[in-house]
Amino acid sequence: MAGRWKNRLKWSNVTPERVFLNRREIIAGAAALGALPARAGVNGLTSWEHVTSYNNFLELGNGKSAPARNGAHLTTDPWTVKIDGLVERPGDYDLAAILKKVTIEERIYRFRCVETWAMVVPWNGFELADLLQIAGVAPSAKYVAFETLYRPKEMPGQRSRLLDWPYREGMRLDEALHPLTLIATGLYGKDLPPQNGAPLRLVVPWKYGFKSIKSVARITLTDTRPVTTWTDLAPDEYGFYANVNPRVDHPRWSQATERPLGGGLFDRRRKTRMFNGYADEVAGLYRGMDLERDF
Ligand SMILES: Nc1nc2c(c(=O)[nH]1)N[C@H]1C(S)=C(S)[C@@H](COP(=O)(O)O)O[C@H]1N2
Ligand SMILES: [Mo]
Repeated sequence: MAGRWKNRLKWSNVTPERVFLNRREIIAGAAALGALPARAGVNGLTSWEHVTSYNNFLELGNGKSAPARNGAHLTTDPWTVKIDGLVERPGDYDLAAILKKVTIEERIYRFRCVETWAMVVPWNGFELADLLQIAGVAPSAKYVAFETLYRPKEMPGQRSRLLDWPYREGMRLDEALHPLTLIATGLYGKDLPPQNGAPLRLVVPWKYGFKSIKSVARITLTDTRPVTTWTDLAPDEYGFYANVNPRVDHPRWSQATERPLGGGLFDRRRKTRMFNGYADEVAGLYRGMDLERDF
């Protein structure tokens, strides 16, 4: 699968390869990002600082700054991911072993939270399809379900009944196999910090951020639509598909515009883009569907 998708938002081609060597240099490189292709519709990367200090990760606390404060106690190494359900080789997969079988690449993606804040992130990771291939998807599988680690001793948010833990997400199998669907292990060339979902998290750039489940501990292939945390909690507010769509408002706020994280001159609202700007790549997945009903 890797390599089928062409990264349109590249900064490695405007920045020498050696900037990947350490974070200080990477951030210096990112500052020169006025050079991103205009057709990508992106002004530049959101800073490391913003991406890692303004987070949603309820297991690590409520509020944007809590996850960065509370992440220090999460043990991310060793880490296993249980892959079960309709797969040919179910089991507990050691992350270190998975990483030997996949190719880590960089993907610069727009990311849009249902709350309307938005950012542009240089993720490092591999296609979810590559991981599913390791486990072997059975022909009867139609959906992929995900669960976050449940470890209340290390994740203070899980000590309260904020949500029905563990956090759960899911997608149709064809969405999961789409080459844009990423398992991220890093950002800005560094390992994912706990607050961003260490050591591995889903990134589905054309869907609202709540679909991009963090700190994944279990992946289950199913033939029926899985229960997912937010849709289960408030189905009128958070649809199963959760495709970014400027024409389908949240019942309590408009989705027509979004707020880029980063402050300063560029911190103005701008128009939300259909499928978060990825319509050319993903609209075909939803052909014939009524996206106002199946939001
Ligand atoms: N396990 C888990 N995953 C999660 C969440 C969470 O609370 N718990 N929040 C989601 C939401 S609402 C968003 S917008 C993104 C935020 O990702 P970021 O903090 O890396 O920007 O993570 C998503 N994944
Ligand atoms: Mo979100």
